Amino acid sequence: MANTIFITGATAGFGAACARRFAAAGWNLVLTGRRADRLAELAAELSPQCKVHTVALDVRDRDAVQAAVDALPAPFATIHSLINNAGLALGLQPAQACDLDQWDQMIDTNVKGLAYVTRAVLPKMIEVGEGTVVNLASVAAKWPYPGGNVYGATKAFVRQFSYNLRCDLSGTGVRVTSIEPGLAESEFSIVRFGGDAARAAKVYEGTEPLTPDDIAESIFWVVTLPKHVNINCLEIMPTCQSWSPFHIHREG
Ligand code: NDP
Ligand code: 8X3
Repeated sequence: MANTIFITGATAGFGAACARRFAAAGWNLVLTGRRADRLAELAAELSPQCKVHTVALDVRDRDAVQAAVDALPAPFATIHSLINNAGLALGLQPAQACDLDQWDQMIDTNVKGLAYVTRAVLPKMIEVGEGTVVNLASVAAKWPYPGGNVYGATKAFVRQFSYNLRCDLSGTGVRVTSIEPGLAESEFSIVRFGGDAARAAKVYEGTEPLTPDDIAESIFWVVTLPKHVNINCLEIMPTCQSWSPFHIHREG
C-alpha cells in the first residue's frame, strides 16, 4: 500500500512542489491550506498519479486542525510523514516600527499552528512506527538580519522544537528534520510585502535563487533515506548567497 504524506501550505511554493514530488513517486497526499480553489486545482492535476485528499484549513484554528486529522478517510488515515510547511513572513520593518497584528499572525501561524498540527498528527505516526516530521524553519532561525525580528524568532522556535521532538520521539521510529532554506523564490516575498509583486521581484533580481522544486527534492531525499538515518537539520542556500561581516555602527 502507498504511504501517505500530510502537507500543510500545499497551495503554493514549497508545499505545492512537495505535493508534486511525492505524487510523482506514488505517495498518497493529504493537502491543506486556506485557499480551497488552489487545493482543488492541485488535486485535479495530481489525482491521476495518486490518491489525494484536500482539507481547506487554517493552521491557526486548533479545533479545525484536530477535526481535520480525526476525520481523515480510510485510505489517508495512516500517516507516514508530515511536512509542516505552512508559514509566512510579514513586513521587514525594524522592531520599533512593526505592526503588532503582523507579529501576532506570524507567531500564530509559524509557531502555534505548526505545534497544533504536530500534536494532532504525531499519535498517528507513532502508530506506524516510522516516518518523518519535516519542519520548515529557515536560515533566519540562526542568522539574524535587519527586519527579521519576529519572523526569525518564529523559525528559531521551529528549529528548537524539531530538536526537542527528537528527544520525545526516541524509540518510536519517527524521525524529525528541520529544513532551513535561504533565498528561495515562491510567493513568500509577495506575501511579505503585502501583495507588492514589484518589490518582491527586486529581492531576486540578479540572483539565481533556490526554487520550490529544489526544496521539494531535498525533502524527498530526507524522507526516503533508510529508516536508521535521521537528518537533524539541513541548511540550504543558493550558491549566490553567503554571509557578510558583522555590521558596526560608527559615530560621525
Ligand atoms: P509561499 O508563500 O509560496 O507558501 C506559503 C504556504 O503557506 C501557502 O500554501 C499558504 O497557503 C500557507 N499558509 C500561510 N498561512 C497559513 C495558515 N494560516 N494556514 C494554513 N496555511 C497557511 O511560501 P514558501 O513556499 O516559500 O514558504 C513555505 C515555508 O517555507 C514557510 O514556512 C516559510 O517561512 C519557509 N521558508 C521560505 C523561504 C523562502 O525564501 N521562500 C526560505 C526559508 C523558509 P494559503 O495562503 O492558501 O493558506
Ligand atoms: C526565508 C528566508 O532570509 O527571507 O525564511 O528570512 S529569509
